[in-house]
Amino acid sequence: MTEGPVSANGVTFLRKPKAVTSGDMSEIRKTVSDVIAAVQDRGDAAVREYASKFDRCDLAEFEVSTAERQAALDRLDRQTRADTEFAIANVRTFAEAQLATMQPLEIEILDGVHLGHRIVPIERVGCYVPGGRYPLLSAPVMTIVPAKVAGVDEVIACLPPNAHEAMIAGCHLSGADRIFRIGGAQAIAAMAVGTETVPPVDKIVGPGNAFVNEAKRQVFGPVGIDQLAGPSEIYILADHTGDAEMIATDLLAQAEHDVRTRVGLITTDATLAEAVEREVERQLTELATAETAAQAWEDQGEIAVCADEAAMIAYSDVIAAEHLQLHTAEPKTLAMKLRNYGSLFIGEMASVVYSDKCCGTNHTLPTMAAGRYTGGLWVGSYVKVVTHQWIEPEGVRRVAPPAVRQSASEGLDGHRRAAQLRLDRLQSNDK
Ligand code: HSO
Ligand code: ZN
Repeated sequence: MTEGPVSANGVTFLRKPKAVTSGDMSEIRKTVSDVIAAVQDRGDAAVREYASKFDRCDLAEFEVSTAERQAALDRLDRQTRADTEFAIANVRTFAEAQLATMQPLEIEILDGVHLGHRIVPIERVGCYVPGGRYPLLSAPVMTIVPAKVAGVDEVIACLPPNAHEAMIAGCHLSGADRIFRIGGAQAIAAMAVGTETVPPVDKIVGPGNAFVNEAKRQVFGPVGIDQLAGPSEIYILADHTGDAEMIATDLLAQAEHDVRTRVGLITTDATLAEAVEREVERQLTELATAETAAQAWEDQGEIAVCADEAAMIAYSDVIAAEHLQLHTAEPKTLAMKLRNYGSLFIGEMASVVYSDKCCGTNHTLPTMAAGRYTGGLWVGSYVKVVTHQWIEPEGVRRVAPPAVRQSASEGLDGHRRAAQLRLDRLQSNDK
């Protein structure tokens, strides 16, 4: 055991992640801005060229036809289809329940001054469905199903032309209105600006590689985006009741995603910390995906031993992990004390993999400490809360005088006149 320094906040590191440098992004930025400009100028022709250059794919038609959807569905084995439908049903039911909590509002804030809001779905949304090294069938479910529940008029999906055919079936079962075989930055560009075949959308959601992320960053403004998704993360908070085998298994389950996956244990029990370290090494000898997982563990694995629960909570809130599992004697009590995370897994029966796949919470979650300021994708990501007001004469008499004074003192004569005009009209009506 290599003892790290005990920092002032009571955390000792048995294992620390290597510092990650974002690397030289300038080349990616330049490639992506060229792609966006080309798609903006030349539409489908540019998309076609990039598909040939980046994906080595020459497609006559980008859009997946009804017959192709059916063929993809027919080739999906029965059990996979049933499991996908199980996931869809749970994601849908949870999204419907969440949407039901979003209610319109009307209040009379002052006599005659009425304020309110409505929940209005976004008109058209584009869901990017990554190809990646594993065909993650739950990926289209997580972006498309809540959009449909929210009442989005048209949900389009883009996926790389070489994506597994099952992914087309996944988009179809999830309810995508239109599906296009377009991947990478050119897909984001096409959805943002529109081409002859791809309609421009109002918001783009879904994870992707560095090019996809950069493209989302660059198109943001004229279109909305959900967030910039980084590699998966899992942290587990545990006390002496933690089960080393279970903890190691759950850490490695996410470590297999990518060599950059961040995985960590934060514990108040030094004996458990050492047991988990041994158990991870042991399981790596039998895991089929050990090559990636071992590298992730080597580079990004973390074990922090905390002096007490308060130190564990404080450190966890700094990390703000995408997924946070609680393996302690009183996980529900601990849950209420935590602030920063993407999604919380309360008690050791709640493994991240159930949410990754099918239990109904969304697996598109904030990474890289974005959990400090946002939650994950949800039905609320597909609606706008828009306000309105209506004002009776009595209300004008309350709000106009301060508005007139505020405008005048700011030198905004036009504002002052508009504020005053209603008062004048009321006064002349009174005569
Ligand atoms: N853990 C991933 C999602 C996923 N994993 C889907 C497996 N399937 C997102 O952080
Ligand atoms: Zn996962």
